[in-house]
Amino acid sequence: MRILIALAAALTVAGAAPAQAAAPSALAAPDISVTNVKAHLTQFQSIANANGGNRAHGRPGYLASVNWVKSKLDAAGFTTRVHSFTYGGATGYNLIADYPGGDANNVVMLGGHLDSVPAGPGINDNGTGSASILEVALQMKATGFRPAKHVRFGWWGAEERGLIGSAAYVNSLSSAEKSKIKTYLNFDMTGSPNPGYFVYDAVKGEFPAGSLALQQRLEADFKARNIPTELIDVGNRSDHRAFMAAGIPVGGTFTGAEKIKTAAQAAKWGGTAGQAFDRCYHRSCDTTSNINDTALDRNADVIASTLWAVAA
Ligand code: DTR
Ligand code: ZN
Ligand code: ZN
Repeated sequence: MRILIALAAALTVAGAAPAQAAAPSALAAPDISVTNVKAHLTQFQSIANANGGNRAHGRPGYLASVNWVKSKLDAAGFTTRVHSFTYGGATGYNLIADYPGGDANNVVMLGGHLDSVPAGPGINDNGTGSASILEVALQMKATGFRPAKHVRFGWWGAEERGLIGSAAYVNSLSSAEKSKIKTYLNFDMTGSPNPGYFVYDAVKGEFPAGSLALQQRLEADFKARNIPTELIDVGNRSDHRAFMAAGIPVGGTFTGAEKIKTAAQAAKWGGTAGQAFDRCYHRSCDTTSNINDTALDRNADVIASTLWAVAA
């Protein structure tokens, strides 16, 4: 060890000061641990098992899901609040979590619905999106990420009843609060067992200005991982709709539901042609066994890399 110190001293004396470290590049997003994401899915499964087999709006398993996600975020230092609403004679709940810091007038929001259908535990639909954004949120804290923009997360209630919770949230905002949200990224089904890799089509979806850049960002992050993608016209089929209707730029990813994977898609992505992307969509078999780990992992990594890029 002494020799090294002497050598360093000699270099300094000789004016050959050690080269200055290169300026740090933009903070690289962390690789999201699929083990951690799956641990959250196991928790959702346990909650469903303990509450009649589901996590549906108006059922005990849904509020138990909200309380568990909230406990994880509170422990990590997020500012959380439960936003309640009523639908179908039952109280529904959205969980909103703000990461401290960043420009409050420039909010980047990520979301996914936390409810299942009554038929089952909803692990792919939408435990996957909920667990993935939860892990990304936890990794913001764990890595000490300090984004220039303010980052907010939403876990929506009663999506399966008609996108009710996300609409209730957006409608609860003043126009000033809405105008501060510059981006909404939606993640609903990101681990389908026979997966496709879809990015929301901003043009066909007639999304607000600014959405195309989000689509291209998501596409680029998949491309950087050598994962081919297809654009999908998601229509009004998930929680991006309320944000889109408010004129907020939106984007998202999706691994497929009841539709059938074609031979060309199987050649591109693997899996089984002629079979649904998720044969257990809205069924009791949508359990922790109904997940493709690679798709879950890849989407979680893209969620993180897109957040780090958009919120910087
Ligand atoms: N409506 C969602 C599933 C779903 C079906 N098509 C798309 C496209 C994009 C996102 C989600 C979906 C649900 O059942 O929760
Ligand atoms: Zn669904
Ligand atoms: Zn869903």
